[in-house]
Amino acid sequence: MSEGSKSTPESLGSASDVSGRRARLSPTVTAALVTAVATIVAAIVGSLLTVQAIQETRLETYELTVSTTKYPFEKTPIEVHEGDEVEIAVLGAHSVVLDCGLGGTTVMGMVNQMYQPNTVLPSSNLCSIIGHIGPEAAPYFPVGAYTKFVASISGALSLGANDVLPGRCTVEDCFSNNIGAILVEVAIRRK
Ligand SMILES: [Ca+2]
Repeated sequence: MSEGSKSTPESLGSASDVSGRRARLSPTVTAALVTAVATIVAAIVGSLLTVQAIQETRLETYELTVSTTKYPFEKTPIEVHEGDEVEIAVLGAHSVVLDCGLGGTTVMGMVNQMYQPNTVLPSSNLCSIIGHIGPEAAPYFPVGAYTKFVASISGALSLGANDVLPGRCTVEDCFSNNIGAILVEVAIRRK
């Protein structure tokens, strides 16, 4: 017991010396550790923020066919929200013939026949592909073969041909003489 009680203070003294040596090294070691930990924490926080930012933008993609023979335009099943980034690309229109009275054309329309006052969107090429979001009275926008924009309105996306409006057409229905449906891909990015 007495030997044990002697050895205890010695071992405590020894431990104290060791911790004393550690204490003398600590300013440099501590500074290095703090820097390393801070760097690691910053990296982890940065990674988490990046992951969060990626997760906050949701991407939806659709592939669908769109009629060129209907007015009002057929609604797609795509519900756009105001602020969404909308990307529309025509993937296929090989069998499509858009007839606006000046010969057949395709999704880009008759480039030299803009500002036709009797079409759905007079500022866009005659017989080109155009679209609108929400009610029929909402503003139309040009699409052609490709477009990308941020939606300023919420609602269903509709697409169709910039043909001559009913009632201003010399035939019964200017839309019904178009041929074929276009294949489009729509990407919606929502935050
Ligand atoms: Ca037509």
